[in-house]
Amino acid sequence: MKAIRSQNDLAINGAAPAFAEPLHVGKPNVANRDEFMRYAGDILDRGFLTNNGPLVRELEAAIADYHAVKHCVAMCNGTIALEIAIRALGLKGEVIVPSFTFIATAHALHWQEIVPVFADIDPESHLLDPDAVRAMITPKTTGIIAVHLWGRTSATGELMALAREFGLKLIFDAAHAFGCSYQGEKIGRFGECEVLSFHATKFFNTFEGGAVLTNNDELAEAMRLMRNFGFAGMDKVIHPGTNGKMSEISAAMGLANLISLEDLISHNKRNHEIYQEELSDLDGINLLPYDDKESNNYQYIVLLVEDGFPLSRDELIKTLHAENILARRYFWPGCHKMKPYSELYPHAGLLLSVTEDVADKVMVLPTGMSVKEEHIRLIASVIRVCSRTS
Ligand code: T4K
Repeated sequence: MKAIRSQNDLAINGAAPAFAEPLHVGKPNVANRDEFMRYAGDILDRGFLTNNGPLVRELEAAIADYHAVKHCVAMCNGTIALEIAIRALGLKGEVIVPSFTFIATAHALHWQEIVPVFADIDPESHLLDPDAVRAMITPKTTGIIAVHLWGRTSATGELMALAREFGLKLIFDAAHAFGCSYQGEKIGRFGECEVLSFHATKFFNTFEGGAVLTNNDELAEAMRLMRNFGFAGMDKVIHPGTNGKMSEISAAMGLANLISLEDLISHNKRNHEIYQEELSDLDGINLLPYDDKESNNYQYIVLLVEDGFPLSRDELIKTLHAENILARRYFWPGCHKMKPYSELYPHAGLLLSVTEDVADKVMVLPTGMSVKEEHIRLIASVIRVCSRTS
């Protein structure tokens, strides 16, 4: 690593990059390699590789316990988990979602011939704005999918009240919110259900994976059937279904990662604090805070590059990439501007001014186990030099 002191030291001006190797957003956290290898050996010895094996059941119990919820139904990924939850709840017609989210939230609906109706977000929290949701409700609306974006929990109480008032089903896409809380209570029990992703790039990963958390016994039972083709025993199919099963090797990764969960949270929290220390005095750069009264996993370092900064968000990303700092602009440009939605609903943006504004300013910086204090100080020094660009 080299120190960056001035504009002349930037790779974009011909100097060597700050980092010899690329520093990624989303580099997987692999905390317990030996434990994982031990689990992998046990799987091979047992010869039981998938279909609701012992490790999947152990992982489900541990995750349900961690979130203080009755059921954790493990799945092969977060998208299939969303699709199965949507189907098990009988959603149809129109469902209200944010556009400022990963495309899977909208696709999980469209894939099942349900219309995703995009509602705007709150400019401070980046989360679905309950007033905007209310304005989008029509006689065809059957549900709401709110996203706990960045691991910061949605306006859960207000959305639950709205869902009750209009008789709608409420799902939380909690792909980013493993272990996070709303008003002091861990996610998992709010709405009809909450859907986690354990993708490699997530705070808690099982290579690929996901789960639905719920206190609803019937819903959990329906989803267990649906993830296994509707089988209720040998040769006995009682429900339409698909293949949403998690494999044993994924569960092994999850169990190994659970051991170090608290260390990972502390590490991410410390990283967030160092970014805050380093960047707080820069005009036009705002680091999205986490509410320390809640449980957080601090997995995203989200910067808003505002008008007071001399470079645009995209110029700053270009400069960081030249230094091998692979910052990302999640979830630009918003689902409504991607196909098929941009063609199906070309005017959706008229009611999404906050989404479009936020999507143009947000960038995400590297964190996680592989990112150390000295990395952050150097990343910050690049941003500081950029802040002096005239
Ligand atoms: N709902 C929400 C709100 C979500 O954010 C997501 C997923 C879902 C639902 C659906 O859950 P899943 O079906 O995915 O379980 C990633 C993930 O693919 C996706 O899971 C995630 N959200 C989304 C926010 O981010 P990309 O576009 O960032 O992936 P990619 O391949 O560009 O990887 C990012 C960086 O991570 C790369 O620069 C390299 C690094 N990386 C990645 C992988 C896969 C590694 O170092 N190792 C790896 O194995 O989508």
